[in-house]
Amino acid sequence: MFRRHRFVCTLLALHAAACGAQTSTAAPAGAAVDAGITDTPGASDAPPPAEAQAGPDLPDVADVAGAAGVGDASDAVDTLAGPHSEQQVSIFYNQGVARADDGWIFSGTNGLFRTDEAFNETLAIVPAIPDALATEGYAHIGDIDAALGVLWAPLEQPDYGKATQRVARYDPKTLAFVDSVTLPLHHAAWIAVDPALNVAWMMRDYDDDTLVRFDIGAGWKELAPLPLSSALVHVQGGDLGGGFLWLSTDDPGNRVYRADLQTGQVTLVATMGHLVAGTIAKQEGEGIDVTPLDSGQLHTVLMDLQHATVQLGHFQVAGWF
Ligand SMILES: [Ca+2]
Repeated sequence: MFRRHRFVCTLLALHAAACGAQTSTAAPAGAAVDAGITDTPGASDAPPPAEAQAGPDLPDVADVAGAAGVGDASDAVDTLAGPHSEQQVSIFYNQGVARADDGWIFSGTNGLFRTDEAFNETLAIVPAIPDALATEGYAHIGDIDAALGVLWAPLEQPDYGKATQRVARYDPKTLAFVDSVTLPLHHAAWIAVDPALNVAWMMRDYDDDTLVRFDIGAGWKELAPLPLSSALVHVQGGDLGGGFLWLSTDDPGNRVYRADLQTGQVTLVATMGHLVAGTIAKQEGEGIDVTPLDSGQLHTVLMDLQHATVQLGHFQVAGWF
């Protein structure tokens, strides 16, 4: 979403890579980028982040869901589970995240970044939106996904009434743009691709009570939508895992939800926290990745404007799969 785009540009105006002001930067010498992409969440022996700080253990999911239910703006979040640990990463990694075999891929407002397991940057592409699409107004990359050897990136232009947004394909190793497709969406905040079915899951709106899905192999033919049991607001990220779609939000509780892909039943499972932020109401929940690692199974991006950092939160939810 564009809500804080201008704020971030101002914040970062003096930085070399701010909001598309610079051209691509290459990987540093010796920083080989040759990892494949994890098509489906699988076991990994990746070590926990070196700078991760331990947090409280999570209660059982049943306790969490039972305590809070699916909430609206008025629901208290102090009974919800928070991240087991957090990793501070670059302020530029402020929109979304996907897992690579040897590390991570992050999206910024108009940038794509690869890091190793220790979150050392190995490749940065800024701007990442091609000039031709930028000319059409596309100025925002949402929560990315990596599947089928492709990095999928939702691209947004701010005239939501046009009901036209895009999904772009990038090479997950080089982060080079491949192509894009237009879709009949008001918003394109996130994308989750099911590699087994070659189906992309998205939402038509930022606040919505329905999932939409597209058959990628059939020219992005729109399939039957899946109504959710509850409307969600400010949905910023989505990823598949364990037969569920996990959704991260910038709702008033920075909440994380789990949607059953058969029934559409929504369960509130956690909060990214950071709900007090000084002069602004709270920090901003962003994208999500679902990959079982030693650090956790859910990994969420939260932009901390107050401290000009991004926190990658790790949730230990193995029992939920
Ligand atoms: Ca993602």
